[in-house]
Amino acid sequence: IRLEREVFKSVTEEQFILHYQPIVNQNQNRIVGFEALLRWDHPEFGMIPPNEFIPLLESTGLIVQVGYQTIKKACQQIKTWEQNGFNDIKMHVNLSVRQLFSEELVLQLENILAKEKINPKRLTIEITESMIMEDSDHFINMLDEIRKLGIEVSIDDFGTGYSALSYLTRLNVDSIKIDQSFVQQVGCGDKGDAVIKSIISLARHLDLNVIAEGVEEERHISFLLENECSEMQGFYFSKPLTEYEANQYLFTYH
Ligand code: G
Ligand code: G
Ligand code: NA
Repeated sequence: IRLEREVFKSVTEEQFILHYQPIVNQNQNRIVGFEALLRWDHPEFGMIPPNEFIPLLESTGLIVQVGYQTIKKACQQIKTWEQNGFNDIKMHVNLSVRQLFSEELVLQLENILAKEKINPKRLTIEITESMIMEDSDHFINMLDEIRKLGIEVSIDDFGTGYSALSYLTRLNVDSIKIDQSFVQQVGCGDKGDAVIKSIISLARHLDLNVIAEGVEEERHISFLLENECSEMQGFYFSKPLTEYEANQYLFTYH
């Protein structure tokens, strides 16, 4: 209840910051990008995780404004990295349903790209499978508009949306992210292994890039490499990092 009152203030005072989790290509031994993860840096309560405040931002409609600030910050970071010579680093930004259904989103994106003058290919929008079920026609149009700007689109938490795979024939996206629940089942049984192999193969047949999430152990990596999935993200490589730590990570591993 306290948080509800605080959340309005937090937007005007820009108390939101971004952490960045590395995404690596384990085959080529390099960093391909980062996923931007929103944090509420509250002056009194400290760092509040997204699961606690994103629903609040959604129900109050503030997510549209915070989303704009988030994308802008992410693009400014891309530009800073570019200026430091890291000009092949991608940035993934999460979008929520309410943003996808906001009239302003495409304009916001256009505006940010024009202002920051970054290569739109550097930016990837992550959406979850469950959003697609809300209103697929609107959704398909929206994603096409976004992709026309040159921005890439990725399906997050792939395999957990209980949705029919038929949407894959109508939706134009660039990549999928295998949900961490599948990765964590690797080696725990033939069925789990078969499912993740099938997801990788499905992506390949659809000509989509695949990123495995939640990679924590050596055995996850060897399984993924054997099955030709080389892009990975997870605690094995790094937890989400502050801006400072992400810079250190880049200078160390790039
Ligand atoms: O890092 P982690 O606990 O922080 O993230 C929890 C969830 O919050 C993830 O499922 C992630 O997709 C979501 N999330 C993180 N940042 C953002 C954001 O900027 N916008 C939206 N809509 N969701 C986000
Ligand atoms: O839903 P999304 O994929 O955006 O969620 C990212 C969330 O997953 C964040 O909360 C992040 O902190 C968490 N995360 C990232 N890597 C790992 C991992 O290797 N293991 C676990 N359990 N969680 C992870
Ligand atoms: Na995500």
